[in-house]
Amino acid sequence: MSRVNDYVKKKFGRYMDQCTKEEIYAALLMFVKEEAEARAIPVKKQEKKKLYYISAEFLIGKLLSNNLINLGIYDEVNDELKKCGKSLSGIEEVEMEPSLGNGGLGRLAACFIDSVASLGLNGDGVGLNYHLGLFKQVFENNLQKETINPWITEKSWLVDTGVSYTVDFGGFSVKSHLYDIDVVGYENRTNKLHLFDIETVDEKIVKGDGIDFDKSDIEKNLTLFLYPDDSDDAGRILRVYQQYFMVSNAAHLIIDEAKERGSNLRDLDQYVVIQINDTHPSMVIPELIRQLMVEGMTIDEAIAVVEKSCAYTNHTILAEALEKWPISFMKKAVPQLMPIIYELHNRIHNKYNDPDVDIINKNDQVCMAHMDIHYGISVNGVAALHTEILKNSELNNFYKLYPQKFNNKTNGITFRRWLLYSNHELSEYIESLIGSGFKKDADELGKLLQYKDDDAVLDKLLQIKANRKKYISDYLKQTQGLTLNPDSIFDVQVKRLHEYKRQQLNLIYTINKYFEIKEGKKPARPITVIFGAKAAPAYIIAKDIIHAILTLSKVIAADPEASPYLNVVMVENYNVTLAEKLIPACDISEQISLASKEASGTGNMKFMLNGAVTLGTMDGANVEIADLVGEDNIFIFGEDSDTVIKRYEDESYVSKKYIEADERIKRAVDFLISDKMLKEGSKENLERFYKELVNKDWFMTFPDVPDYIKVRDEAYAAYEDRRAWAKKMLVNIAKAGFFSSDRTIKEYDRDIWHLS
Ligand code: 26V
Repeated sequence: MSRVNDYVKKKFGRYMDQCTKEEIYAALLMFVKEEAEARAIPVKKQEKKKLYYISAEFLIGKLLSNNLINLGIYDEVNDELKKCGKSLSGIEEVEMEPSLGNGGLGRLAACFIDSVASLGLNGDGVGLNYHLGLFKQVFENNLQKETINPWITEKSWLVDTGVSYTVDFGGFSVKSHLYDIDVVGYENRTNKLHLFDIETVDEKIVKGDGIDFDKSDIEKNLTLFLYPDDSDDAGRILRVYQQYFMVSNAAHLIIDEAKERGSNLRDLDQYVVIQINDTHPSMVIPELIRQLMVEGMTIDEAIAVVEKSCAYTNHTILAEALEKWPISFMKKAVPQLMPIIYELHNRIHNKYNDPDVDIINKNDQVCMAHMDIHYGISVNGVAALHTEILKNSELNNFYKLYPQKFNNKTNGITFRRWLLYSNHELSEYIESLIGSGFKKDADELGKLLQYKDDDAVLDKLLQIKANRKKYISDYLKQTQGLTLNPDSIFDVQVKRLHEYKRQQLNLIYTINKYFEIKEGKKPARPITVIFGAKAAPAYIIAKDIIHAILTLSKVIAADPEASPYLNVVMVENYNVTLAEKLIPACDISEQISLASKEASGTGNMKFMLNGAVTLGTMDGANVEIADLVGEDNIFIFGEDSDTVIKRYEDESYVSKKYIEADERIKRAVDFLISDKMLKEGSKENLERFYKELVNKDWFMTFPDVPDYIKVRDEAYAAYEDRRAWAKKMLVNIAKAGFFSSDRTIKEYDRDIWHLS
């Protein structure tokens, strides 16, 4: 009898075969927590220097299997369950997925804390315990509707620490409450994810079955939702309250723990390094200064030590995401920070006398990124191209002031979740070929290259892919009622819905393909175009794009001439759990952002690792993927970032010109408001989207359409030489080692954190 079964018997008086799924889940949760806790190091005994990775998002996904893998007992537990006629995948269904993130930024934070623990480094995550997280997406009448997504159940990974701080806002104060989640390193130590909360949050203030609530009632809504709607001032100021709550608690925790490890606070920079994940935690700089002053330091002393302790990561060059908070908001929500922010501003203003690098701009807004850059040790981008764009255009003024602060840290992903767990069959097969070394040293995947002409290996890769396609087809049938043909090509675009990511480009291609089929030009093999994406609730055009996809999906499915060859599927409520099942089943990975706009992408890495071939633009980390795999093993199309940046600069883009120039584009765009589409879809949404494309198209869909059609068709043709395709798959897997987040974290440590 195994340890786990004995444990269950001791707790419940029954062995696993006599227990329900819920009971087994509860028992495993307790068991894992105890095992994890045994590997945690009390603060006092931790190494002198500690990393605090502060982030508004941690998209951690379900934890049971991941923790079992990292504890090295996944197979043991799975075997034991099988003996009782049960399976881990069945038990896992009981676990709710915490939706504490939007997309790439939050998932990156989750991969990073896994790698920090797996490398045995002293570092914790700090964030917020949003009760309802990001909304749950449901489709109604081909439209996205947002509903609540409660994930905290009685049995959860949260551990009540009893730690509490008082956080002051303008006119009132609140008491925080700290919950921890164990971060179990792969065969290594356990670190913590600290999630702050307040007790007064009231889920009942949510109106009806949507996500509306009283945005002014801060005590009841502070940790209710991630990114509440920021389309009005009430929603925007709530974000300021949330961000300050997060960093004020973080600063308290950092100071307390540093003291416990022996710091006298004047030497804080030798005890602490804070990574600021995008600008959401930027207020930690003035807040830490403020708290150090309360501890008895002068402002000069406090600034001197804080500016040696903070580092900033930039994740986007999109203006809408580079936060600038009006002084009026700050005065209302966090008046105690303003004297410090003015001081930080004045020092910079007097020193440089350049309005472009001021902290407070001429519109009386606090530019959060500017504060981070002036008062931090490091500024990093998240892929080589992105960092070059920051240095040479977006943040060029700052690069000229502080060239030594700028550095690149190309993103990565944890292979524990995105290979060992999500594609167990592939992982085991790789192990049978090259041994288990790749699990700790991802570069060892390179050893697979010796098999690139081995037909048996290539055929096995195709077989594993076919198995995953069958599995996800069954799963989507069961859970969402979708019908997929597992023998078709799976062409997948899953990521947040945003115009710069250009789901609309994929849509235009698909409409054109539909026309071609109607004209008798049948594809060699049926094609399944799979989308998955949530749109921000206030992002109207993004929601219109979802509507167009869902409507097209119905139109094609209802057309007997086309439906045997072309199937458009949009999965509902795309999340980490779905990604884990979809990514291993993908043949072609769509990474088609407008060059220069996707900072890195991390989905691109997950697909590659699972043997999908990328179809993409030279953007973000695609550039590095292309470099690694070589042009035979990737499909690249479209204009480069320099061309795009220049076109924005000279404001010369006119979408109509491109639509008129290519009959295929015109036909596809017009189809959006054709009778066929209007019969199935809504006039308001389709017309608005059509007008947006024709009159504006800010993210320049059309210049790339002809090349996209050509290269995507080339990819489909290449797919028909199955062995040659399998070779591309193998090269992609073999070259994916670079994108392990272990590599990324080692670089952060080597260049910025200096923990080891
Ligand atoms: C901003 C906004 C503003 C409007 C409302 C919704 C919303 C949601 C998230 C954000 C933050 C955007 C920053 C972000 O997620 N960047 C992504 O970071 C990934 C990790 O570095 C990177 O791979 C992606 O390319 C980048 O888009």
